[in-house]
Amino acid sequence: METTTKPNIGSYDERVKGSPWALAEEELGYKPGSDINIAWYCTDRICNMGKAAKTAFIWEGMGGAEKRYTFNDLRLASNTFAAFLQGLGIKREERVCLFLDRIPELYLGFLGVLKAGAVAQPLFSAFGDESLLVRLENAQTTAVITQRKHVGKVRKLREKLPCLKYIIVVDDDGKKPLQEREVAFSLEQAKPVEDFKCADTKAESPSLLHYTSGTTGMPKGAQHVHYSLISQYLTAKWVLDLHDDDIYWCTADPGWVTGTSYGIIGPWSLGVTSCVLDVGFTSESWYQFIQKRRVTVWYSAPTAIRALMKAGDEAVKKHDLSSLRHLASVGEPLNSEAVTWSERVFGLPFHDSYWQTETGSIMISNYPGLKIKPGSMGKPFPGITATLLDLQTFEPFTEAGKIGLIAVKPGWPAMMRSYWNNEEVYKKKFRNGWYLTGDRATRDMDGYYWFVGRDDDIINTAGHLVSPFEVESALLEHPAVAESAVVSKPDEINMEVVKAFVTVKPGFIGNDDLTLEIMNFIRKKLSPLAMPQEIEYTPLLPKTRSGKIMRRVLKAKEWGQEIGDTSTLEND
Ligand code: 6R9
Repeated sequence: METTTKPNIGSYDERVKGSPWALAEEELGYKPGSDINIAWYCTDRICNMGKAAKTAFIWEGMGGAEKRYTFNDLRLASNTFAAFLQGLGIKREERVCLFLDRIPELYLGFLGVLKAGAVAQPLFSAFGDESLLVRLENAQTTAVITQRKHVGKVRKLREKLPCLKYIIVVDDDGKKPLQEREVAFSLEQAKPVEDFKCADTKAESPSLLHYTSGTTGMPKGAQHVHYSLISQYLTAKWVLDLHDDDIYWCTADPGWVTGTSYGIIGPWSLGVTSCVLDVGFTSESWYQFIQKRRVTVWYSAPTAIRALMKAGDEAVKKHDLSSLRHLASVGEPLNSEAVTWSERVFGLPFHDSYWQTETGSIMISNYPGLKIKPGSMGKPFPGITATLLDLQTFEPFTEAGKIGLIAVKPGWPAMMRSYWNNEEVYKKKFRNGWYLTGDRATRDMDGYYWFVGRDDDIINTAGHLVSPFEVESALLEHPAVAESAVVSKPDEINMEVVKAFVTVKPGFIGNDDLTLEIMNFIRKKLSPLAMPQEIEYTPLLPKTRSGKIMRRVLKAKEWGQEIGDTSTLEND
């Protein structure tokens, strides 16, 4: 477990003095003003560098099923996908949704969409019809790429989505006839397209649309551009420390930004072998995967790490995990216990990294070679100017230990360029020339950042952001629900889970049967993560005099905190 690999970053203190983005452009052979297409960089360029025959992608599914792809296979598959999309008439910048489990077509199709010059919109396959509808409606999505298993959910919405021209089914077996506006496409049966003229996208051409939860209103689509590659390439190189001979495993689903920025773009733009496990989580299946694939670099999330800790040290000892060389984490605060635990059992600490859907790439992080303070998110990535702003005045300050809003100076390559169709909310993300993350932290004397909490009501459950507003809206659609308030509740493994306070309509009784029914209703409509883990029936919800439900009061109770100022409370 002793690591002898020289960190790519070299010295953090030296790197922060340099111009990292210019360096990344140079390494990638990109000249300002010339074409830049993420998918071309992840496939054709790597092949041109003499790595066509290198393994790019190892996929493992149920029962140990395996598929392997070289960089040339990636190039051909993405060409073939892109040619098919163009053949259908999908135009530049049209939104193409990937609504797939973590099957190879998700990864290859993603690259194909980008090569065709369209905008990739990955969505979790666990989404229910309501979650799907609002995102497809908002993005005015033209095509959805999906699989038999999920096509029913999209079909149900077709009439409500006038912009949706095609539903593309990647695993059609011809047994059931496809319906109107549905087409079958099989990568395995299609004739590989050797030469494809990749869309000549430029730095500011739209590439990706990732939906994320807001406090009020429906989810927002963070729109990214092809130039994001510059940040994603360099952060994958310096933070994840990817080297040519690494076997890299990013455990995130591409429905989440981590699964695209660092599950696809980071490793492949560096020509590194990446593997994917499309099997539900158990400590056994994960450890076995690391052992079997000889994983060297592992990028995961605190929820998973806490679940592994719970599974115990014995589970680790049963496997040979000596291939591991570098570990990193993202999505929620990484407790100091998790860092010391991983040092003890793997001989390696997890390196916490902090960023968001909107930032597109890692903002604050721990780096190989830089001292880790367990529990701290680390320091800003070279080229990122981060600060803390006063909670009231929004002015930057430098005092150690004072709580402020994490803010970043705009202008790094991977920053979102807008919220799709929502310029107004986008503008609200900036104050005094700073991008506001919506998170609070403190900084210590050495410039390390320490996460404090979110500055809003958003629930972070197992690393996924859930909007209370979205859950409340869905609850109201249930016939028994008169009113509801949704807050987070502490949870050992998921950090937070969703809890709903509900008042029922006359004629309904809040009992266990109703609870189960409502839980199922939300799971199907939104997703398993958005489903309340607990429903508490109450005759009255705390409200302000203007009638706004005070989630703050309910949340404080759940967390055993002081309730704070309740002077605006109507019914206390
Ligand atoms: C990549 C990603 C972003 C929000 C972010 C913050 C929380 C992410 C964290 C962290 C503490 C970390 N978050 N990393 N909190 N420590 N290392 O997570 O994107 O899904 O948009 O979530 O997640 O609250 O603002 P996204």
